[in-house]
Amino acid sequence: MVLSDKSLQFIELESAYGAHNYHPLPVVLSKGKGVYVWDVDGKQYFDFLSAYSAVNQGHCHPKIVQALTEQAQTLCLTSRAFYNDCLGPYEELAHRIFGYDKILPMNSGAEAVETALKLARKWGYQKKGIPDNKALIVACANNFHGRTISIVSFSTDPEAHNEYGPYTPGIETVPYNDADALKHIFAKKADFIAGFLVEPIQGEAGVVVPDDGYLKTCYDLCKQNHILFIADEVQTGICRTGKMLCCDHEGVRPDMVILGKALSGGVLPVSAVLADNEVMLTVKAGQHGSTFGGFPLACKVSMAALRVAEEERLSEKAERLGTVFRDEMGDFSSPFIEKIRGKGLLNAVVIKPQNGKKAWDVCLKMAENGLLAKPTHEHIIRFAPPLVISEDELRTAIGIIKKSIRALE
Ligand code: IF1
Repeated sequence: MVLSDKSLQFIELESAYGAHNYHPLPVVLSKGKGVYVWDVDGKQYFDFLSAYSAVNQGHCHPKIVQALTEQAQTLCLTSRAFYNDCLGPYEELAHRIFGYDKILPMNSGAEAVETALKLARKWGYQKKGIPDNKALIVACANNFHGRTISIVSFSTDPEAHNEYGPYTPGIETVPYNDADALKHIFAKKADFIAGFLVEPIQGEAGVVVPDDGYLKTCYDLCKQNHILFIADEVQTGICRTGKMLCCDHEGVRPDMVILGKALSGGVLPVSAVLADNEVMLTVKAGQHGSTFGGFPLACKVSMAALRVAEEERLSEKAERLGTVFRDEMGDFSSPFIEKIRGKGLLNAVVIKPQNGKKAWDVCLKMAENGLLAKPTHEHIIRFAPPLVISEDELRTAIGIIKKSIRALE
């Protein structure tokens, strides 16, 4: 990929003055609208990453941007030292949409995961009677829940975990998509286990969709053992998999739901934990918080983002167009394609390297042809466009994916 001087200039600035904690595709973006982004040279691309499913409503959605700009000129931040006229209406909307008694607003997804872990432990001591300081949380191998020290303490990915010790104790992992493993650890330690934390689909692991019924079986095991079922829907939530929440596919109502990313339509960092009073009220005034958590700007942006998701029926779109994507790609035979998997518009293609070319090269070729996606774990390309994509746009984009793979054969 030949880079313009303009692109190189921005890349060099990041290299000189920014931490090297990412390895981006060599594309320098400067504009986004709907399903499209443009680089500094004006080249247009389909965005098939959607900032890891944060931009479900499309880049710079006019209704979300309007909410942002209006509130930004009115009242941005009050802190929770005082009430304001945005938080309550936001909390009521979340209650109506998701059906939980309460919401605890935070900022990043990792913060919301940490908040859920704290709530689970509080509930474990106050409601389950777990001996103090002995609460356990069970998570899944190959998880991704964020980058804090407590969260990477239970990551099984060496890249995310190594050299960050000493690690936070009290969180154990079981294999994903293996309800028997969960049953086994519950049989041994249920009296000390406060919660089971699970991604309904493991995004970072490569869009790993568990067997039908896995979530429901785990939920039932949690109920039988008085253990909280905690769903991390940061990436799978807000219509991405064809339902408002991925757990909806199995009729599972988690005891806690963790949201982030598209909760704000990708405009501001907005995250949250949803729970009923029995869990939520274990945390009393002054026992948890955040300067920006639930701030007026975030409330208005998130209300607009949720309304767009409902008004534009993004779940139904994701469900219908996800089938189109998997059918079209499933009919495309190439030595590069090992497997297609996903749900709704969260999909992945497992690439089998050919003649020295691998997933990264496919992504470079797709970028050349006007579509952005990025590999995860070397051989898996995640395809997750904004849910506002039309069927025609999707079919055009699929044509680019096929053309790019053919060009490397
Ligand atoms: C990075 C991954 C995706 C998440 C789930 C919590 C969080 C995430 C299921 C934390 C965040 C982001 C983080 C970003 C890249 C991206 C990612 F590759 F890292 F794993 F999407 F798969 N739960 N995922 O997916 O939310 O604190 O980031 O707001 O760290 O590189 P956050």
